[in-house]
Amino acid sequence: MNIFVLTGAGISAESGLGTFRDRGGLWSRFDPARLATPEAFAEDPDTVHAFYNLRRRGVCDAAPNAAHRALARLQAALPARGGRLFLCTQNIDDLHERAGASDVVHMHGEIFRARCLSCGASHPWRANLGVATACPACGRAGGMRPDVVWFGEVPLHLDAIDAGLAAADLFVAIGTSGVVYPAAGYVAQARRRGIPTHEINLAPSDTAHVFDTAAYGPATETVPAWVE
Ligand code: BV8
Repeated sequence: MNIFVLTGAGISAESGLGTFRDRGGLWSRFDPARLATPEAFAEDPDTVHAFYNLRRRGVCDAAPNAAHRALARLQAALPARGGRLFLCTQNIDDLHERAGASDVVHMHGEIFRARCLSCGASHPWRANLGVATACPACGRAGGMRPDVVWFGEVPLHLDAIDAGLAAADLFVAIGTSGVVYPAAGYVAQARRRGIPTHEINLAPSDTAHVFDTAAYGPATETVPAWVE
């Protein structure tokens, strides 16, 4: 069985990383229009870099939780049964990888990568890369930006995601509010293909009505229960 899993900020919530739209979430304290758009970066790069440096420190202090580990176990177990787990995440943290998952598709980019403003090359993030640092690829010191997808920018790996959805026998969304597109549209795409769809979340998402089945509760309980 090929399973397509889409994760969102909710799977990392119990690792201590804030979600975006829950009470007290990131976007209730920071205005995404002021921090997660190309225009915001062009206007005030230092503030945007400071926002991501703050979140980078949070990710370093966080640890994967039982939900991340359960998905890594499932990914390791499926090939022996002739199947595959396509793990697509909206998250920019590395907790799936630190739990043992591989080939994680970060459609909104990764907080530990930087992108050259001159040539677009992506590099592992190092401290103070945000300032006018020479790009290892093109050598120009035009500066770097976080290698993440902001609002209005095209998400990454869309072809691979479409192929993963086309090959899936089951679609599962975990810890996402179903607000941000194109990710929020994947469940409808799965339904149009006639495959079963399952939502695992703390509470019904904005797209809950599209799913065939659901399990609600903290991901550290609901995801291991679903995997086992
Ligand atoms: C694009 C990256 C074109 C950086 C982020 C009007 C209508 C429809 C769409 C649009 C519109 N106007 C504009 C758009 C497009 C826009 C969009 O969707 N806007 C929304 C807000 C309306 N989208 C874009 O701009 C995207 N680009 O469309 O390009 C295109 C498209 C396709 C092909 C060609 C061209 C780019 C979007 C990416 C933006 N970048 N972040 C960063 O992280 O700083 S968005 C941000 O939201 C994060 O990536 C986050 O992951 C993502 C989604 O949020 P969630 O992960 O779902 O998190 P949230 O807090 O919302 O929900 C958490 C859930 O977890 C909750 O449901 C909660 O109940 C649950 N939970 C909490 N605790 C737990 C839990 N569940 C289980 N256990 C728990 N313990």
